[in-house]
Amino acid sequence: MTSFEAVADQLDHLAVEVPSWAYGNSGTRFKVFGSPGTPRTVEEKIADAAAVHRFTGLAPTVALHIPWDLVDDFGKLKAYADDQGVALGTINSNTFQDDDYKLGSLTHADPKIRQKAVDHNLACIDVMDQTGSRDLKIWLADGTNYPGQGDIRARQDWLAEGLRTIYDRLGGDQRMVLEYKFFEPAFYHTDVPDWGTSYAHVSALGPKAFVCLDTGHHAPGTNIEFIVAQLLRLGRLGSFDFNSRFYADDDLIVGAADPFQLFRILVEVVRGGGYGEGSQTALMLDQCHNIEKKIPGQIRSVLNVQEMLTRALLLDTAALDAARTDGDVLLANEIYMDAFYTDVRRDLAGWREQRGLPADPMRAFLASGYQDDIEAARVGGTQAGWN
Ligand code: AOS
Ligand code: ZN
Ligand code: ZN
Repeated sequence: MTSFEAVADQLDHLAVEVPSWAYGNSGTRFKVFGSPGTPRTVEEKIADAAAVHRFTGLAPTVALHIPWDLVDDFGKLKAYADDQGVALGTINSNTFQDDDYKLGSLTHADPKIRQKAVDHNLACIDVMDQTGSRDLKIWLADGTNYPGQGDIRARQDWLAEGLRTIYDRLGGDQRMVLEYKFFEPAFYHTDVPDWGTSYAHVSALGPKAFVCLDTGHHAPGTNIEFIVAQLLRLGRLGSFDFNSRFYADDDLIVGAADPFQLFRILVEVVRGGGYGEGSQTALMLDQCHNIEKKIPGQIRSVLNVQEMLTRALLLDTAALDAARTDGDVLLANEIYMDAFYTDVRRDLAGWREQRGLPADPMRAFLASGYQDDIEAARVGGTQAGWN
């Protein structure tokens, strides 16, 4: 098997973007839970994201959601983030919380509502110009609940038109990523339900449009690593929203529900050129911490990605190729499982120490007093929420 030393330097490329909304209060469809220390401002969310990066060295950028993270001066916010040691990352456009969007946004039957949704995305690109963000991420809550409710074909045409206007406004280095989801909040049909629909739209738009794959957005049993392999092969895997799920879009800590699935996905990411220099694939978290504390929840997640990526890099691809060529099914599977079962935690602790990071970022964070400080300091005001 490949040795840890042989892959150690490759680990330096790992960057996992964290979402601003992971630090705000979140909940279930039944209740949003408040918790001490929750940020009251966008700056406080960024400070918490920066803490994740300080202790892990893995999360140099933070994604914003507009309008949740709307501020008067994004140039100032960028400077604040720089001071904290992180950069502003993907801008997520939100067209799912305004009453006007009840029956759709970019796919609404009323052209005025569609225009409003297009304009919101254009405003998000204005934000990107100020924050220096590369990616606009579009996830639509659009869909219908009942057969006959909407013209599903016309809605695709409206979607294509809206996306075209938004795409044409992107600057030279900017990109669009279109996220798909098979259901929820709509229960009969969703306008971007799967990777194929997202791919059809982004490939019609041009080279700056990509698919975003959220690991929680598939039907149970879907072979997600196959989709990863296919999108990388097609050059259109723009980004991941990592999380894990037991049932639907559970938004749990990545690697918590099915570590082996995360391994299989990362093997295909490495295999397909989705990791390392020159890769077009951004790795992001999309999690809503509900019962656990937010910052340790994010720390656990980025460490899980690092650990599973390490195991994926350890895969002995030469031996695997030889076993495949020989048609040795059991040996090929054994080589694959050997990498998955390798415990890399001790090696990673040493790797961190060599880079001036705490060997155990979780324990170091808990001992740092940061959580106590924010719980004491952030009293009064309105806690930021997931919505
Ligand atoms: C929704 O299910 C999607 O995962 C989106 O990425 C969404 O924008 C994000 O979860 C914040 O609500
Ligand atoms: Zn997502
Ligand atoms: Zn989701």
